[in-house]
Amino acid sequence: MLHCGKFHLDLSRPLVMGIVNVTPDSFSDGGQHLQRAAAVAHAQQLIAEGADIIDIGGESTRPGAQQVSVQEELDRVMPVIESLRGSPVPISIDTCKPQVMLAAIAMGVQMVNDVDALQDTAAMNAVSVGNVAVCLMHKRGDSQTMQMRPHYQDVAVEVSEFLRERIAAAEAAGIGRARIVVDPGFGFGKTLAHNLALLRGLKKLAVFGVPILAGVSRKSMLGALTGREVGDRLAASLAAALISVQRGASIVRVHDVRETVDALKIWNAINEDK
Ligand code: 9MG
Repeated sequence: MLHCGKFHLDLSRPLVMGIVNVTPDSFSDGGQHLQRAAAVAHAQQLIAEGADIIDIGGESTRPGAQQVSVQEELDRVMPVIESLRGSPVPISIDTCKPQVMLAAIAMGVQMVNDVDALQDTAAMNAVSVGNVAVCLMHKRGDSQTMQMRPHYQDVAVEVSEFLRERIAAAEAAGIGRARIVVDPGFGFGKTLAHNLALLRGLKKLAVFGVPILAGVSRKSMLGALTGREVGDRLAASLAAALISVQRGASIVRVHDVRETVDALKIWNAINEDK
């Protein structure tokens, strides 16, 4: 079970986290009000399609993306979170900023997705007192530097050591294991070879006894392998999601919820009959 605020998520089958980006480039209309309405409608559509968790983000984490101020991020995400209060599935806030975490938790989100793995003490405190779940993700560098020739002696060992240390830090701050999810951070300061090594060895992260989240949907590693543009990576994303689940992921973070839910229905049918 993953304890997400008032929700206790059953992990006996893989869960789908649907991505809702509230960034100017994610909804073409531009204006604040329309952007909010489009983001809320998108979240509701993903819930109808079978998403188990909705992850809302107001700052792009893509390599090279510009950082936004706390106020700008709050202006983007808070109206959307407010509109989704009472959602039948947990709402996750995708942010590294403690101020955004605190505001989102006060508004009722049940999970924090922090690509900085709560390395900021204020972020750690916000999650600790908030009784919400947290995703601790590995990344090397920041959005400006992370793809500048990342180097590891052994990527699987180094990612694993980092996550072990972050779990220990979270537990020391009062965040119980039932609230923790770990994520190797595909594409965050990793080459294609690093990403493939991590996916091959994903099962090794299961030693921590906390659920593994994998985010590979539409990522450039899939573009590198298929030669497809970002809008044309559905088949590759589904294959990667299934492989992640087969190698131990309990949660997949995806754009294409409907198709991923269908693909996992086949996986579930085979695995329930063992
Ligand atoms: C915000 N974000 C983008 N990619 C991600 C991934 O792979 N994992 C998590 N947890 N968050 C991500």
